[in-house]
Order: sequence, then structure tokens, then C-alpha cells
Amino acid sequence: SRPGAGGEASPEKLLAPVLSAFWDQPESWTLETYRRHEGYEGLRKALAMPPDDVIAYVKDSGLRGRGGAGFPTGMKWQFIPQGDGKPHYLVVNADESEPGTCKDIPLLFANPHSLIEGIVIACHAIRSRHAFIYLRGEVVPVLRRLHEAVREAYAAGFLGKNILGSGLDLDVIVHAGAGAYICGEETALLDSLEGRRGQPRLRPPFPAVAGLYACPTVVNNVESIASVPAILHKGKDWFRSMGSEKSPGFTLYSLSGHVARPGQYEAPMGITLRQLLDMSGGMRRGHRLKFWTPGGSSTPMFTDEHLDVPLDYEGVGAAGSMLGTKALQCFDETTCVVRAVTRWTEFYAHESCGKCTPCREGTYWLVQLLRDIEEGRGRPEDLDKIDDIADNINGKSFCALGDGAASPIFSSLKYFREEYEQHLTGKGCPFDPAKSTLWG
Ligand code: L3W
Ligand code: SF4
Repeated sequence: SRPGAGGEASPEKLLAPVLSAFWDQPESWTLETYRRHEGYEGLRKALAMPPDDVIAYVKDSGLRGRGGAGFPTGMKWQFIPQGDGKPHYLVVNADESEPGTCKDIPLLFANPHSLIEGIVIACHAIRSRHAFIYLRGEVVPVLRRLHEAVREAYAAGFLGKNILGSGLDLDVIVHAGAGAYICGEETALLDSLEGRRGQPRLRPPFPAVAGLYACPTVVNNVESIASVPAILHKGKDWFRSMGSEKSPGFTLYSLSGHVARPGQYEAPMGITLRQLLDMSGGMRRGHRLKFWTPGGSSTPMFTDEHLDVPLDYEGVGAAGSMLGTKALQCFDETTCVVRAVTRWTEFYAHESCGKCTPCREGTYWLVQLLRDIEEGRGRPEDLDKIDDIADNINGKSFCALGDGAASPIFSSLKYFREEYEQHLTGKGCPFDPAKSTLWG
């Protein structure tokens, strides 16, 4: 805990899941189950409030975007111009693809109505009559479940015309993407939704000014929107009682890799990896933590020295990186760092949309050099070369994918340069392939 954090992760606070409260119950995804757990009560409260008051309420709660950047949700809603005569849109980013990130898809699978309720509240607030859910297309069972939940919500009067007699009309369209990581970038997502090839747009203008069909658009992550009903229902002070002052509330962490019990763990913002490992049974038996990422592979890798850094935007987020998607990938001592970084870089090279040169060319050359090092063909000057290429990608690319690709290169050279050098002097990987597993 940190002095002044205003809500350290005490054990009793760790034991009150909200988003995942009834995931293990039979048919947790149905409207009936959701309503048994006070579902759609936050909406009733929101519909009785003027739209601007709902925005102010969410702003005061301190909710920050759960998609990676931590941008304040209420502030984003407030950016939508009012009285401009244009349609406004809400687009939910459900294109979860960041390596290691696995929280929006389970949330949609187990409790889709929390998202639908959040959508109706958000659309009331920003005066939108159309919402889109852009879902990663590969997850067909989730797509079916989402369609069914939307159908249930229409039938019960939570979507459609004159919702709960409030005068609000709202249609929700579920759209399945075609499986490109870049379509998780909000402006590429909008292009894809409009039927074009998904490539990032220049910002500004931000979507809040000119988004879908050039109209004011809020793009929010699934978890951000699904957190809103509980804030309305239980109150902003309740939400603020969890987490830290600048990063309040609860959130879903995805824990993966060489841990005893990988999965989704709901806990306050600002808890530490040590606490999460305590909750999840620690590393797999007989092994110790070697390195980990706080928010998927786009965030830097850390070591066991960082086990007590708070997982919020002021703790790990301030350490020269971002908290990202709260995807904690944990690797033990059997893992070759060079191999892990090579796999991640291959992913970024494959997913680079090709629009800008630093990322398109840089990720290609990084892969060639990393493969050379991993397979014993590396030369001593290659370490400076990969550092230099990453430096020419970082901050010089058109979107955050480039920075994400550079991030593991910098942090692995910082903490594990010796391991790269072992590959050079030993002409290949020093790890026993029989024991050197990436995923356990
Ligand atoms: C209006 C302004 N709106 C900012 C809005 C902006 C966006 C939000 C955050 O990247 C990160 C990325 C990944 N007027 C505004 C404004 N906004 N200024 O605020 O914007 P930004 O640029 O800080 O971030 P971003 O481009 O949204 C998100 C990282 O997350 N990440 C990956 C995530 C992957 C997934 C996934 O798998 N689906 O979420 C992990 O670390 O690298 O840096 O809405 O419009 N003046
Ligand atoms: Fe495309 Fe990469 Fe440039 Fe982003 S950084 S626009 S993904 S080429």
C-alpha cells in the first residue's frame, strides 16, 4: 500500500466481486439471472436523471477507461457536443486481442447484460440513439450469446422504443470483426465498422468530434461500460471506496502464464502482482517468477523486483509505461527471454497494418535480427541494432502498435541483456527446449 492512496487493497475489499459476482452460477448470462442480482436497477436510476447529471456522476466516480489508456470515462462522454444537430454514436470496443488479455470476452460470455445495461445508460447520457458493439469475430460462441442477450433486452423493453417509459429510443447493433489486431485501435475500428480496411486515422480530430460516419462518437472498452451500472446503482462513493484516489474502483485482471491458477481475477485497482499471486495460488509448483508484463506485451516487462508496485496509473503506469489492459503474463525461470520477445515481435510484425514506415519496416527487421540471435546466427552489434530500430519505431509511428512493439525490446535489453549476450557467445539458445516452455 502507498501513503495517501485512499483505498488500499485490504483483504475484505478483495472479496467483493461485482462484474464477476455470479459468473459461476448456472445460466449466468440470462436476463433472468441478471435481474435476480439487481440487474437494470442502475438504469432506472440513470433514466430518472438528466443526461448531463449522469455524465457528471460518472465523472465524479473517477472511472477510468479499462481498454488500456485509462482515460476518464465521464470526461470522454462530456466531449460529445450537445445541440449540434448531428447523430451521436456509442461504439463498444470488444475487439480484445492484446496478447495475454482475456477479460472482456469472458465478461461478455458470462454476463452480457451488464454491458447492455451500461450501453443504455451511456446512450442516455450522451444522447445517442444507436450503439454498436464491435466484437472480435473469432469468438463465435460469444457472438451468439451477445445476440441472444440483445434479443432478450429488446423483448423486455430495455432496448428499442421508449425504454422503460422514459422516451429514450435506442438500437444496438452487434458487429463481428474479421480478426485484425489493429481494429482494436479505436479509429481503425471505426473505419472497419464503416466497411473499409481497418487502418488508424489521424487524431485529432478525436472520435468525440468526428467519429463514426464523421459524427461525434464515444468509443469505450467493454469493461468500462459494464462497470457503469453498478456505479449508478451502488453509488459513486462506494466505487471510490475501492482502489486508489486517482485510479478508483474494481477491475478485472487476466492472469496467465506459469501461474498455478490462471484466469480472471476481479480486485481493486492498485493492488500488486504479489497480492494477485496470493489469490491465485502463486507460480506453478517448484518454480519462481522471472519476468512479467503488467498490461499485455505492449507494456514493458518487469521482474520480481516489481512485485509490490501498485497496478494502477500512478504505480506501474507511472514507471515509464502504462498499466495497459491489466493482462498479467507471468513467466518462470524456464522461459527464454529472447524467445518470448521474438514471439511477441513476430505478432506485431504480422499485425502491423503497413500504413507507416517505422512500424511496417521496423517490426520486420526486428524479427529478422531476433531470429538470428535466437537461432545462433547473431553478431555482437545486433543488440545495438535492435535497440536502435526500436528507438526509431517508438514515438515515431502513427499509432500505439508501434510503441507496443518497441516496448518489450527496451525492457528486455534493460533487465536481461546478459541473456541476449549468452545467445551470442553460445551461438544459440542456452535453455533446454524440453523445459523451456512459454506457457507451461
Ligand atoms: C477527445 C482529446 N478524446 C484522448 C480519447 C481517445 C481514446 C482515449 C485514450 O490506446 C492503449 C494503447 C495500447 N479529446 C482526447 C481524447 N482522447 N485525448 O481517450 O486515448 P489514448 O491516445 O491515450 O490511447 P489509445 O489510442 O486508446 C490504448 C494499450 O492501450 N494497450 C492495448 C490495448 C489492447 C486492447 C485490446 O486488446 N482490445 O484494448 C495495452 O497496453 O498500446 O497505448 O478514446 O480518443 N483531447
Ligand atoms: Fe499501422 Fe503500425 Fe503504423 Fe499503427 S504504427 S498505423 S499499425 S503501420
